[in-house]
Amino acid sequence: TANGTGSSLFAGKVALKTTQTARTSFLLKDPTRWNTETRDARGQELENFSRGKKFTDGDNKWGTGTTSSRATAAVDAQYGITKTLDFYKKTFGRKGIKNNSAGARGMVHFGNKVGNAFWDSVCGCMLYGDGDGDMFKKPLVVLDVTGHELTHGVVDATAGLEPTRVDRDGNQYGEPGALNESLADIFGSNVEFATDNPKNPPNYLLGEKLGLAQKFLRRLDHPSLDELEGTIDYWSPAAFDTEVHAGSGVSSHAYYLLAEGSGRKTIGSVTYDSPTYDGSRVTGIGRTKASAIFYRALARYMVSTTDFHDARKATLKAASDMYGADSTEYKTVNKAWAAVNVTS
Ligand code: ASN
Ligand code: ZN
Repeated sequence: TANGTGSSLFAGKVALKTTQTARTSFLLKDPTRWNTETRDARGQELENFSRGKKFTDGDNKWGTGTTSSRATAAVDAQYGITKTLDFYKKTFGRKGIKNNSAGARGMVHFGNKVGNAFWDSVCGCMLYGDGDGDMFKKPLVVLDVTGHELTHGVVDATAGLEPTRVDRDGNQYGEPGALNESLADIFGSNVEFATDNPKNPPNYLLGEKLGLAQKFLRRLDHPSLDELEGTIDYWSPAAFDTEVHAGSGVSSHAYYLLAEGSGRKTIGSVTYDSPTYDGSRVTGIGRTKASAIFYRALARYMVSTTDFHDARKATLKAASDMYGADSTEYKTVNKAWAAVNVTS
């Protein structure tokens, strides 16, 4: 194990644990985190990790802080992946994405002008595009995106939530898939809160560092402020067949209300104003308890077909296990779901 440093695109200067292979040769592979490694897909749509090109360096100082160096995006990716693994381990005792003490793997410079990032469950890899040069100008290697995508890996390894329908363009629909997107946003936001980095202040916004005109991709406090995907605030029968990112707002909003409560609130540099369906007021129980309840519900009670009403029951069971059915925590879970129009 060697102590390297990286000059990232989005997170400033960061510490990286690397592997020393010779006196002046280092590999971007972290032996302290189950050999989590990032490689270069070299512009191909490679999904075979072993065919990616390894990143090596002579002085263990990686990247330049700009896209002029191919290693810079890899610094952000490796940093984000290791911070996400640290979050799951410290917070929930989870040993890697599959909880089997295997490292996660990153592939940067994936494809040509790809404005997206993906978790590939076959490869067990994170695939990062460099941006489409249009809506997404930069590589999609920001911390909350990594937390989002790796959480899809955790969901695959636990509940296995599946969309109910996929159209011919690959768009996914339905509540279980929307719940999957929501959990990815919830824990993606939690990864930021767990990572102490002044260049990446934590918040309930997703993708706020991607340079989008609306200043975020999605947000948990008031999902419908997202005009790009038309994310919804409340459940209605139409949620049954919404596109999964749009539908994610229902449970993301319930989670925010559970953690922080309704109404206006400034946390760090962001002011939130979270509405409720029925005009009710909700007092939050804090992010630590709210995320523990959602994690336990995911790991123990959700299955591939869990919809929003089932998710309510799963989180109520988790809250009852942890705090008791008479607790404020349990009652607040109930109120938070009612406030997004999910009752019984
Ligand atoms: N970034 C998208 C998502 O995680 C990519 C995908 O997997 N559909 O929702
Ligand atoms: Zn997603």
